[in-house]
Amino acid sequence: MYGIIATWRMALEGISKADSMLKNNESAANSIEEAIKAVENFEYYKSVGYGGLPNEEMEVELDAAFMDGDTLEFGCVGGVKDFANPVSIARSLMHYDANNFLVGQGAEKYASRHGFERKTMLTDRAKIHYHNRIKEITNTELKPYSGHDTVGMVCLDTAGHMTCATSTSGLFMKHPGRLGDSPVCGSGFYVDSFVGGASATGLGEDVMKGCVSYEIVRLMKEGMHPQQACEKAVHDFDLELKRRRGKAGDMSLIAMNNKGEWGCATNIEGFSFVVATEKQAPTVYLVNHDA
Ligand code: SD4
Repeated sequence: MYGIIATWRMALEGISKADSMLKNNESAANSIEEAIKAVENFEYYKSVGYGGLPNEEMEVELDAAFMDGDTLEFGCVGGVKDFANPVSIARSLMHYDANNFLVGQGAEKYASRHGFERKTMLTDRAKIHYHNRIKEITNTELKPYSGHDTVGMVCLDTAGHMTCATSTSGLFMKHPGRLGDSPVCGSGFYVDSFVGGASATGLGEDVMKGCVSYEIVRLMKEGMHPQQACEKAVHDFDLELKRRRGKAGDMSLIAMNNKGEWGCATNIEGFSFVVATEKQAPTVYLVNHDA
């Protein structure tokens, strides 16, 4: 059995690529990296990689992560500027015993030293989004943060290995240096090949409060189906947030177990995700809060 699941419709092309690779017994690590890179490289997906959404100083700061479900090793980068594929930098950081999570200039120095491709990630289109948003902010009450998505994926290969990876420009108009959940192990992603994996998109500040990806894997470990685990983790934590602060969270989670069964839960309207398995060609789903 093989399978791959990803947040948002933007992952479709990448998932289709990974699907062909997995079908040919390629590893979960190589397949997921290619799938995420496809999203990072596509200019018009405006919250990941090239063409990503800028921060309040009109700089594109990118976060990414990679985790191996066999060894539980992870590599992460945060606030990286002007490198083409943050997910590949994250993957390469995975195999060290320490220094697995690098941010800002430290991450950029590491990436230069290891020959990762440099690229100006701020596009003309992103500059237009930035200037439009500045106008909207001055004209209305609109929150500068709205409009942000992360690509997060969980992958199972035919040999039973599992991986998980994320990539994002984080919140639009974030403060320089702000990190969300996407590069944080247990919050934006988690995978254990003996169980399964999960990944999040939404407001990182909410997701991190509940370490929601880890919680889903924990529930699957207790025997829950990925769908049940996603619903329980998202809805219970959402209730918890409402109880404590009177306001719902913003989070959407996807999960897959090591049998290729999958699930998703969201507390927003209009969350799309993509799934491909040995039994199912790449398919886009759209779900709402109550689904
Ligand atoms: C973050 N979770 O940086 C990311 C952004 C995101 O849908 O996924 N938005 O907080």
